[in-house]
Amino acid sequence: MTLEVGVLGYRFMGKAHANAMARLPMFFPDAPDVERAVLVGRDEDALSDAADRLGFDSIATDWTDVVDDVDVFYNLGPNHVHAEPSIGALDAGTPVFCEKPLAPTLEDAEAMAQAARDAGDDVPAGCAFNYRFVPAIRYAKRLLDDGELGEIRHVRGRYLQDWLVDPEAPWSWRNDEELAGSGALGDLGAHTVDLLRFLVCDDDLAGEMARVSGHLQTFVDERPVEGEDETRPVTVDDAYSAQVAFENGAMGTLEASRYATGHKNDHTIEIHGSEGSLRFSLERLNELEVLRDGDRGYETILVTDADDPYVDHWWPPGHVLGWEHTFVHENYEFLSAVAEGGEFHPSFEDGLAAQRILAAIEESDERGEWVSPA
Ligand code: SOE
Repeated sequence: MTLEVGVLGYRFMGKAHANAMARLPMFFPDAPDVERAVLVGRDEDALSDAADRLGFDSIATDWTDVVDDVDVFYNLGPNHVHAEPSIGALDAGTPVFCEKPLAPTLEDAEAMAQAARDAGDDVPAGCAFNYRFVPAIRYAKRLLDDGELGEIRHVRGRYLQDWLVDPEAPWSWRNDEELAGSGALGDLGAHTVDLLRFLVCDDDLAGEMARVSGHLQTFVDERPVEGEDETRPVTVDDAYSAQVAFENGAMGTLEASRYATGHKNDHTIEIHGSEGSLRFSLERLNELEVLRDGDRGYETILVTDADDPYVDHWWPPGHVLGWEHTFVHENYEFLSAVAEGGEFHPSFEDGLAAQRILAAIEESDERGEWVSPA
């Protein structure tokens, strides 16, 4: 059986997922056959060019012509186009894989999750939180689930970038509340919240994030529009931080910024339990630092052995993986779930759960007090 895939969006994420689909038959021979059938966008010339480069059979400028005809629909457009086409596809019974954050607003995320529920369990709806598919993160999850860290006390997650440090860096949709929903909070914080939910909330190690106290900040209020003699307002946060109280008594701190000078894509997770601690950094994604005995300090585990998650599909031990491999892994899992009618996580329900935390962080900043997610 060959799955015909329709993909909306052909820039950063379009390229990442098209690359992943192209790698599947080479490295994951048990993955379903996939045809990159149709690429969807608005600008016909740019679309044709991208379709040639990314290996698509055809193009379409209207998603409504596509969602019914394909076996799977990928929504990789900017946040403000996540809801309508995804809901349209699910209403047509077509499985959807949508980029993160699930939506710009909690309201949209709720409507998307409802559409996924209505479509039923055999129509997977996935939210593309790719960092769940880093082998070292899967390894960490195994340690946590085996109880090797004991009771979870502290959880720390920060995601630092610096592409907006320059006040002349051009305005983009990512700086606009209508188009993006929020700034560093939704773009980067969504990843951190999802990863921590996966690691310590999902199997009830720390319980859900029960209360949050958030702080959002915008450092530069307007930015130049590229190629034009005008500026546009920045209507989202450039950075956020939050304290989190988990149901089971653990404490958390979260942070993200696009103004962390010198940090390009620095996503770091730290977890301390009664029996041990672990540290992960996306900048060293083949490693996991684990401390099992308080007196001995951290040991660095290279997560590149054949029996480590996903590694046997790639290269011999020590031949490291990178960021793009996380997309191959999530595409493998999602498309396999579609072919087999199985369950896929992170789902739209997971995307909604993350969105509830993000909305609570924003609300807490506005109200100046702790907020419990809806
Ligand atoms: C840009 O800030 C960005 O590309 C995010 O949108 C991604 O989700 C993240 O993985 C890297 O940074």
